[in-house]
Amino acid sequence: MSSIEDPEGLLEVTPPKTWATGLPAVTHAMRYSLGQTSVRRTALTLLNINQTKGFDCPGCAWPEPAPGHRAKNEYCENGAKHISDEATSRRVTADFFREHSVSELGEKSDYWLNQQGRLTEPMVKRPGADHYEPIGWDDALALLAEELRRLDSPDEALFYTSGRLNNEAAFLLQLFARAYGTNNLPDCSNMCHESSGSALQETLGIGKGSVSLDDIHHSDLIFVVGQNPGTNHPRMLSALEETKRNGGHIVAVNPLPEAGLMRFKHPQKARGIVGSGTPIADQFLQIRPGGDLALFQALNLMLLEAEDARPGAVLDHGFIEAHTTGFEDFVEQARKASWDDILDATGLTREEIEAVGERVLRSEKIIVCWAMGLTQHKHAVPTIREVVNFLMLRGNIGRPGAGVCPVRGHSNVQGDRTMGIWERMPQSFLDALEREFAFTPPTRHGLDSVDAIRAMRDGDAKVFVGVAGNFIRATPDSEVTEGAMRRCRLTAHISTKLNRSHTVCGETALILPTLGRSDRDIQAGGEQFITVEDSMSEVHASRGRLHPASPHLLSEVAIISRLARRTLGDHPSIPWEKFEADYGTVRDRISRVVPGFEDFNARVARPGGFRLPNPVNEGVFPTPSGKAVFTRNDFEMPHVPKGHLLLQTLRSHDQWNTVPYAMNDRYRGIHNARRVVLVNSADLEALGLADRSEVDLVSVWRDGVERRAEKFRVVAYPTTPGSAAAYYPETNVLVPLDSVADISNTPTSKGVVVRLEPAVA
Ligand SMILES: Nc1nc2c(c(=O)[nH]1)N[C@H]1C(S)=C(S)[C@@H](COP(=O)(O)OP(=O)(O)OC[C@H]3O[C@@H](n4cnc5c(=O)[nH]c(N)nc54)[C@H](O)[C@@H]3O)O[C@H]1N2
Ligand SMILES: Nc1nc2c(c(=O)[nH]1)N[C@H]1C(S)=C(S)[C@@H](COP(=O)(O)OP(=O)(O)OC[C@H]3O[C@@H](n4cnc5c(=O)[nH]c(N)nc54)[C@H](O)[C@@H]3O)O[C@H]1N2
Ligand SMILES: [Mo]
Repeated sequence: MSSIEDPEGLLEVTPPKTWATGLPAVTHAMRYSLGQTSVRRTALTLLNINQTKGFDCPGCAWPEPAPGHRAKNEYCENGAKHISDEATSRRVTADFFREHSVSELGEKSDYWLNQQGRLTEPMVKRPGADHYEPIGWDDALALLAEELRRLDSPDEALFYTSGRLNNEAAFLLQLFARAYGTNNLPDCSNMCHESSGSALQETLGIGKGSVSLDDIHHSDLIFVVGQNPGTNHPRMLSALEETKRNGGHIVAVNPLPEAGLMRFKHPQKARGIVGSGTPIADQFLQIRPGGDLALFQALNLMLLEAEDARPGAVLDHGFIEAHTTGFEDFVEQARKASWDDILDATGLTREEIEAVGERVLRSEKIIVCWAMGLTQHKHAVPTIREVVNFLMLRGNIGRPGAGVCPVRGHSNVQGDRTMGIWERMPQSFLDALEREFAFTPPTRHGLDSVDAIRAMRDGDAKVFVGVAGNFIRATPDSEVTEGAMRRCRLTAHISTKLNRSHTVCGETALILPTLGRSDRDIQAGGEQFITVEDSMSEVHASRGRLHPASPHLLSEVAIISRLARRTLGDHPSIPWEKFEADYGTVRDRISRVVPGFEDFNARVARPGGFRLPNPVNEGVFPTPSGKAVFTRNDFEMPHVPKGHLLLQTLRSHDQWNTVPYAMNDRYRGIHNARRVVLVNSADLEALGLADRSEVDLVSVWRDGVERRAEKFRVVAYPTTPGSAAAYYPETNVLVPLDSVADISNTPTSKGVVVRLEPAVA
């Protein structure tokens, strides 16, 4: 394993904060930005974030308010940090690679690699070499095309993407992969909201959320489950503040008392700077990790019993009869829920759960929001199905102020799926591609991220192309995954910044540097814009405004189009050259292939863009039966042997996914260090461990392999007893490749059984 030299300092711990955002947050963002680039470039960057003529903030997928209702500064601290990281003036040049060998770079930390700046020109590492050297674009793409053509089967190639990719490039990438002959389109969603997609597709017939920002503002009761909005979706807090101003209530469900769930101070308003801010959660349920299925089963049991006591007054029989199937089956199962199990799994008291039940009965319009705390468990899919059961019982689907809200991560992760980045696109989509482009797409399902690792490990996949992500640090079981990647004949990455995936090379490796969201994009057909879709199905344009980081960068659309032409040759009905010159021609094709995008170019030209139709809100459920589906979900909870803890791997306040921006986690009171593990003080006492002592985290899995993350500092922290929390990606090494969610195949990054061993000095 490559050792990781983090620029860690002396750990300092302060009490966790009880509120999020406010003025200090803005100064933190500015400080990061000014450390990266000039005052002028900082100002230009910040002025253009999330403005109708500017670029979409790549920080998260939370929607912007309608044009006219936006703040001049419609961004948060972390979005500003994230975009400043892209707008940095630092550069990684050919000289840099001459100076640093690949093995040397492999020893550097994720933080260090990212801090070197923007990639500036294509680089190649030849077989047997330990240095990247410059290569021209034509030669780089010819080399990649040649390797792709040499494969025995197109299914030996993998095309990984993250949700940073825009709609136009995503559409072209899936078109290229399928014209080449494979559905191998693993993406970051596989590690993220795949469980949401699986559960929602099965129950509601569409794998997306059903609510709009307006629904959030006007809901009576919002559950925020398994989510840390103060860090990961700060602008969501403004929306929740509005909900509260309108009389709505909030229930937060989390093993950690996250600052952003407690109190919010609005950075854009004077009264957010002073004063105590708005309390967010009216009730906080400090749940055991993995206990959410039991919680929603308890709420459902209570609703059924309330209906028994007051027939006709509790459930929405009109909705259930007109729009759903499976109700009787569900009821039979739901009545079997046992309070002993529920209290055991949730760690909550019956009184706490009953108090939530009372709130539910008082509320006409309910929304459940969730993120990684629900999706990354073995029983994630049944948990989310049970959330749907809960909402449907009182008709809280498809009407104003009510519905499902999986809060997405990457700014265009939902859009990429809409564009066809999925290893299992439905036949109707493949048929539409065939009609539009006159070739027959492969129908065999492709590989997702976990299966892609298995295929590389077993020698069944030989070429890996990664676009806009950091596969090696996003995926589980780091040692296995690194070994798998090194077996490839060729690994290629289309990236903006240096990351660890560039240091874990196949025999030949390519770095193909690209424009970022904030860079101006000029093509033969003039200045281009791209489009994205947010968490609430709003599609809008994004225009880069900054001078590109280097004259040698190509856009993602250009790289993919040229690679496709090189690999497949000219195709009469796929005009790759035209696509590269004018992205409007790509949007014309999208409008003919993807439902909901009719007249795409005209509609996206309007300020603010347009919202994709969600059939659920019209009472249409595109399931096989045409109805929404109640499901039976067996009780399940994580099994943690005595003396062990259930570890969740999560984000600090100072990182963006696999990239740490600093060593702090301000709201949780952790400073200068990332190799820390948060443990309840009662557990520390029972385990005989002192606060701040050094431990190894050892994960325990049925395959008997010992997975170890060395030298973490224990920090006594008010997490739920029996659980622990530590940062990803340092802890990915502990997540076994085969430990995945049933059905969705998502790694169980929030449910890793570990023991803590005092570190050997
Ligand atoms: N600044 C910043 N913003 C980001 C990102 C980033 O890295 N940095 N990443 C983006 C991406 S891709 C994503 S997917 C999102 C992620 O957004 P989040 O899902 O908020 O991210 P995590 O840090 O993984 O936090 C998981 C939360 O779930 C809680 N949790 C863990 N296990 C359980 C459980 O079993 N039950 C319940 N109820 N809660 C649990 C944790 O305590 C934590 O508060 O954020 C996006 N936005
Ligand atoms: N243990 C554990 N593992 C997890 C998670 C967890 O909670 N715990 N979370 C999972 C989740 S939710 C996700 S989404 C994944 C994230 O996994 P990824 O999406 O694969 O990782 P990122 O860190 O977002 O990728 C960062 C890299 O993207 C490149 N990049 C940035 N912007 C652009 C751009 O505009 N264009 C191009 N071409 N490249 C760009 C840069 O080179 C940068 O180094 O990780 C997953 N892994
Ligand atoms: Mo994500």
